[in-house]
Amino acid sequence: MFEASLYAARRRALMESVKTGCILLPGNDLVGMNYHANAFDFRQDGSFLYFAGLDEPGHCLWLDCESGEEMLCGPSLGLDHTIWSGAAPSLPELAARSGIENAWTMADLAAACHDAQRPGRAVHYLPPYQGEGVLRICRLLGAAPDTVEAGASQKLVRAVVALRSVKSGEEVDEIRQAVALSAQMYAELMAACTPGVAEMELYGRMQGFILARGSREAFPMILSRRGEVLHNHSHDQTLSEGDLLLVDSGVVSPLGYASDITRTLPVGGRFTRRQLDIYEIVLRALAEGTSRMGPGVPFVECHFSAATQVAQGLTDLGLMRGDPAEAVAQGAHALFFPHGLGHMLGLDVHDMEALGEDFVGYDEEFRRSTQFGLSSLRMARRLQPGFVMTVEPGIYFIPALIGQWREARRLEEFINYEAIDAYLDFGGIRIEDDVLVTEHGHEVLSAGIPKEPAAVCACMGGEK
Ligand SMILES: [Mn+2]
Repeated sequence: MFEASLYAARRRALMESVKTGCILLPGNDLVGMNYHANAFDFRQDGSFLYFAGLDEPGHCLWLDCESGEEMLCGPSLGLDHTIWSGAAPSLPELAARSGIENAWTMADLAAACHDAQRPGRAVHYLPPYQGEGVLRICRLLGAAPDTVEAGASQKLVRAVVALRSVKSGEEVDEIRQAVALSAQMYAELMAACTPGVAEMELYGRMQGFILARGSREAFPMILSRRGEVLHNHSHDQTLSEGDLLLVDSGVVSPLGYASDITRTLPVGGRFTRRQLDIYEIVLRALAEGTSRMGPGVPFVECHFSAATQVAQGLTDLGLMRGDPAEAVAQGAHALFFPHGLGHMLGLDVHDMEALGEDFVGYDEEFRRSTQFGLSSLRMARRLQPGFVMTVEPGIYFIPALIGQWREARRLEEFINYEAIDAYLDFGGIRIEDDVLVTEHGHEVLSAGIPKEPAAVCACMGGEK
């Protein structure tokens, strides 16, 4: 944990921002895998972790914005828990670690909710994303399950997003630690990525590498020679010379902050000419998108810079045609680059996505587009110092999408469908860095993880 005073300051700032009513902030509970006692690996809620710092399951924070009173509520674990699971810190002990004076039982919390609701005071809560979380809100506030999502407090969501978006020095140091472990993992991966190796074996080795260093994955790793499937979680292929292996992975720091890195590797340590052509376009898009980042710059502009590089590069290769800027304005590049440039990174890998993407990445000034591709941009608004973003352009050849567009002759003034035929078996390339917005510009936190073709090939024991 950070110092207790830091969590106390965050809670004070939250209460000052919400001003009236009470805040009910539940942490996550254990969720049964196939029966209650056999639970999935526990993952604490990001907002609970941010405001309480406690990684134990089954607790709730209660904050009274008007009186400033704070309570930590949790289960009273008895001798049985000690016998089966070992001794756990007591509730008052946990509260003290977090700088909270009052430790309550869950029954006390139910009474507090009731007392607040009776005279009509607002009880603010965030949208829950697990069934257990929905039921907890129902039980505490007497709500019906299908009203819980709509009843979540936008005021609280906005206040939490405003606080969690700007990372303090301590938080950035945590992200640096996660990135440093990812760097070690990618070095290990590049050396191990040889023809004849099964994806599952590589995945197992990388997971083991992470676990053996006391960390765990921030999200299920994408490790696939079928990189054109954007979130491909299967690992059922075997690598051959000449394949491209796309690996998108992140680990957590000691206090739960994530890294999120993608590299695309030539199996056998050498790019073919065709692979290098596409790889270098993605690399230029990454450089261009990153170079624009700084305080006050709308992230959607970084997205457009990267997308224009993709369109320019593919036009030079003969796969697109016409004016690249106009092609991007019409959304033609999205046939190859159908997702956004990046997202916020923090305690959650898509930071605060559970609170609603539009609250995190959009505001009064920037509204989400409905255009294919641009509609998947998770973040458009202006950057501020302390924001940590991923920058992750890609070029993919998705046969089903190409087939559909081709049949409709969609945007054919910008797309050379005949030339694409030779690329239908190409797969996909994505390259992703983690970037901190600073007072005067930006810092690429993952700059130490090789991505230039010659450096990647050298790490893989090959040559460009
Ligand atoms: Mn990402």
